[in-house]
Amino acid sequence: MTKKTTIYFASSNKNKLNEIKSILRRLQVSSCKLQGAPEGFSVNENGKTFVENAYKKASALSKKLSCTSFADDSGIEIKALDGKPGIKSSRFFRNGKGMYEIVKKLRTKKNRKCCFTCALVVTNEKGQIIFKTKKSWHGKIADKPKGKHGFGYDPIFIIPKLNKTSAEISPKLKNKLSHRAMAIREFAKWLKTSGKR
Ligand code: ITT
Repeated sequence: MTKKTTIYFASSNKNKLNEIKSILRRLQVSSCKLQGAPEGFSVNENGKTFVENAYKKASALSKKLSCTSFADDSGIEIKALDGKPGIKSSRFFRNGKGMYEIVKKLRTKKNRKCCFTCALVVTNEKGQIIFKTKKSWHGKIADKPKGKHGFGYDPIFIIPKLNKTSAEISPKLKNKLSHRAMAIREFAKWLKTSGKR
């Protein structure tokens, strides 16, 4: 029996970890074990970009546990709001209030374009970057929140081809289409070729 490589996920967001586990299962990356960060792990996300923040989270956990870690920093960028809330998406969300604020602000705007972006960084036990990727999923802001699946801004993110929000589609379909799915596919390719799998 081969020993599974453990890779730690530097996040306190359980929804993300569940999405990532299910995407990796579908991609048949089964011999690497994903472990959540220890209770209370937190990092000051004061970077200027998604990649910088993902690096801060992954490297802090790598150094703390002397292990390979990865982190995702993600958010929604809205064209009519000059890319906001962007890297501040988590702070801006405030239990859904932020989502209603966005819908209200966009009432008078013609341009409803937006994208979810996910940066993923893997660091070695010294906290050095050994892999990184960044992917975006393009869509439009809905006129009101719709759907019960997913988390965060999913109820206001319209997938143009389906004319449904990412909260109206099944988690299985979201995990094929999303920014996180795209980034994890790259991560899986890297795992398969780096010997970590
Ligand atoms: P960690 O930093 O601990 O990983 P977090 O939730 O604070 O957890 P981020 O800093 O990356 O994570 O913030 C991402 C926020 O962007 C997240 O809280 C959601 O509000 C939003 N978001 C990211 N991916 C999303 C998705 O797939 N669906 C809906 N909202 C998403």
